[in-house]
Amino acid sequence: MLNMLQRPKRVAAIQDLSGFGRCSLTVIIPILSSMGIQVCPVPTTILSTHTGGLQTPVFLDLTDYVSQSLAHYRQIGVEFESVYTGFLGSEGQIDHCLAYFAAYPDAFLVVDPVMGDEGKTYKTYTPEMVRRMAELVAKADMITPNLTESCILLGEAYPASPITRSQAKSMLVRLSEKGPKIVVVTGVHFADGTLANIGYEREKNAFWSVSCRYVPVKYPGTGDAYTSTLLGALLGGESLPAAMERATRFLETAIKTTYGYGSDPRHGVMLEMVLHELSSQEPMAGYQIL
Ligand code: PXL
Repeated sequence: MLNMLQRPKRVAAIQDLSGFGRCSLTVIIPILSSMGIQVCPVPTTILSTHTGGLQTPVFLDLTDYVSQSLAHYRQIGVEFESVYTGFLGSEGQIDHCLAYFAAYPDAFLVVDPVMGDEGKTYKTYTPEMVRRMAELVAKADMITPNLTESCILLGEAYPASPITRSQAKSMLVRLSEKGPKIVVVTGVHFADGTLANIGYEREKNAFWSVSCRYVPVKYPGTGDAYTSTLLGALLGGESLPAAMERATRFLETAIKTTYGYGSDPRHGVMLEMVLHELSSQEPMAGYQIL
């Protein structure tokens, strides 16, 4: 009782701040805060928009700020229960993320290895950055790549057709062999026609699957929204399959609500309309065993 944490759990989110387009910190802060988690943003870059098709954003690099913020937090003794990284703008930023990880070895280290989507690597990710991202992945407790990023990390071609359950399990295990004890891969199309987010816990040798409805539009920032909801649920003490289900259901609501309005997909999901759903913590038990 005496060593109870007498404050909300705290996450250092080493991520960019993109003013328009609903991704990274503008998604991560409201989601985790709604789930009762304190977010301490460590902005890596300030951009006017994300890099997904809204012409060339104004770009302010804050790489040096990342290490300086770490030095300050160490000086004043700030503790974090989790350190969470996502989209990164330079190799220097990866070095500083590694320094944060080394400074907080007991924290739950989460790497969303944002590098690409739909079989393509984002233009801003050089081969050297892809290689350095693997170093970050090796230190993580949990990674949340999409299928494209999983293939990049494994050095494999993006599958031309849907995959089987045994291929999916093998992918999860091989990603976990790179370091992280929890692997969650989003957006997996199965040969039986289902779309699912799948997960693996190495210590339990447990495989999970949560199916999701297909909506024929891609919105930026949905990976950030998924990983932050997943992280919020895990820090709240939920099991991995329940946390995956919570994140999947929330994203489904956000995507379908937005799709109904027919808004420009580049503007992201209408988070403001659905955020309140995260404050209710109904038990989740609709996941499946993969
Ligand atoms: O959602 C990932 C992301 C984060 N930040 C920036 C991005 C993207 C994806 O394109 O461009 C700046």
